[in-house]
Amino acid sequence: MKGGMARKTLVLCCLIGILAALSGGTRHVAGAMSSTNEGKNLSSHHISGERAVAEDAYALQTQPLSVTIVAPSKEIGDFAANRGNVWDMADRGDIAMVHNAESVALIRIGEDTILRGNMRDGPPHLGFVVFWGSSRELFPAKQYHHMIFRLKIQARRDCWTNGRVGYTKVWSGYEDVVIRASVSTYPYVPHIPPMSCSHGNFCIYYIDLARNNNWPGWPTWHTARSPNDPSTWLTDPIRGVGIVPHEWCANVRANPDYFDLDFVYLTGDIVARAEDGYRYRVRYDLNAPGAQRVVVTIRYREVHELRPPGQEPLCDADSFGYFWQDFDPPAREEIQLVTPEPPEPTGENRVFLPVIAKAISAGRGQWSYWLDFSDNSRFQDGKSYYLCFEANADDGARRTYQVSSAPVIRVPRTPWFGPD
Ligand SMILES: [Ca+2]
Ligand SMILES: [Ca+2]
Repeated sequence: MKGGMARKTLVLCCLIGILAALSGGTRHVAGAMSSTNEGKNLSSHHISGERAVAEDAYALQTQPLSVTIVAPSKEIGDFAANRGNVWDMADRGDIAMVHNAESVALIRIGEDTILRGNMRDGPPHLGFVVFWGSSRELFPAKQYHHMIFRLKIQARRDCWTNGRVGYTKVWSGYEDVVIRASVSTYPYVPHIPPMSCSHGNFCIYYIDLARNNNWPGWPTWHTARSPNDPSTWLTDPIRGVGIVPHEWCANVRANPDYFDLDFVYLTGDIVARAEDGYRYRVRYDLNAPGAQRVVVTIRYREVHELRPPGQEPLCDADSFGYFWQDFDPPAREEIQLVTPEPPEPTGENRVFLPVIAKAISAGRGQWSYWLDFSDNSRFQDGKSYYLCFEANADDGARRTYQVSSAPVIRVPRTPWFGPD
């Protein structure tokens, strides 16, 4: 079997050489012409059959390349974006319910739209802004667990206030029923480290809801006794999701004047986190029929708010050089697709066959590259970075471009959690 295979590939190699000689050839084929066993085992019967194979192989090299970006992608991207309406506070459809608010309004600031809310004075001290709720559907919490939002709290400088993230296990037309069925995180304190977000400034909040240990010593969820308990985000039936933007200022017994909320994302693994050194591992598949070598270059483009799939920035041969930024150093990888097939003993000729690289299993991506978003002069917390891939086979003879259907979002350390 193995010997037969070797013979077959050897014959194929020689025929590619002959074919190349007839047609002018390429460098790929020229490499295969160094065989010293030309003519061996050839019969007319073999020639017609093997020529068809050789022509197929040659035809592969004119087929288009393609890149499939596995991560970041819409498959693991943002929940609201994937349903077609990002929670960017651009329309009232972003809000499902507001509890205990004196007023809420959508306000335009420059290019952007925010939700400005003024909560009622306590007690009960808590206001809840819910973005999604359903009595029929369960929230796909396993898939979407990175909570990211951009929020400003307008309050006295000495105001000591907290926020929370919450979900509800019941959805109803009666607000009180929803609130009674809600589970919140422990309160987080924005204005002390690691967030150090003073009142009156916009800050990025980030919490991984699937973990109960976002900060040492305190579990993420109020219902847990210790950070070692599993996160109930992953096990409870979730019928509504929201945030408590702030509580009232416990120390001065006053309410913050108002809060401004810019956007809320609930995503899968598309985040470059501070705790990981702001590194993100992109994963992709490459289909490069007949190519020996493919050079993949990844560039980025920053946008303020992420977009629904299909509305990504344009990524093509024209825009690649103008609208997309190189990483520093450039994110570029040379992929050698040539493999000796089958593995040969030393002394024999290497035989190059067309290689089509495909994913080993769905969702994993055969190829990967670590992108570095740690440079604070280039990258900012809360910004969305779309990626444009250029794959370039055989020294530019074939090229393809592909944009990621979801961005990488840079996120800071999780907020400090404290006792209730
Ligand atoms: Ca929206
Ligand atoms: Ca916004």
